[in-house]
Amino acid sequence: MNDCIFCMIANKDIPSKIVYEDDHIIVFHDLEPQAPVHVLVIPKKHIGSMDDVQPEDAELLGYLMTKIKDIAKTLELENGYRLINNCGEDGLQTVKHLHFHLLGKRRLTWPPG
Ligand code: DGP
Repeated sequence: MNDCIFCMIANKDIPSKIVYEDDHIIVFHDLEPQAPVHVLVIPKKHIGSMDDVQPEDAELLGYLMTKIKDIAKTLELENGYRLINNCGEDGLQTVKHLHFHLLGKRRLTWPPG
């Protein structure tokens, strides 16, 4: 998508601090970190939100989930972490490209606000 900021990051049209990348996903530091470690894990394919996920995305998103533990290990989140998806207006999704927040390196609170 031409006007999608995360597609631009995936295409290297705008800079980001990339932690991990392969043919299917890219992981980069969040611009507004909410924890000492706060990265965004996104599929390179443009999918607007969890609400837009289609059956044909199952393999891609299954693959993404299998990579989380490896990314957490790279980021030394040995004491645990949180994986979050914000979807839609009530979910406070601001960027309309599916992404998962991976946060760690502090004791997180529950429930979230
Ligand atoms: P969400 O509310 O779940 O849609 O979170 C979007 C996140 O994306 C938010 O924590 C800030 C981050 N963000 C927005 N624009 C940029 C950007 O241009 N670069 C980076 N690295 N992060 C961004």
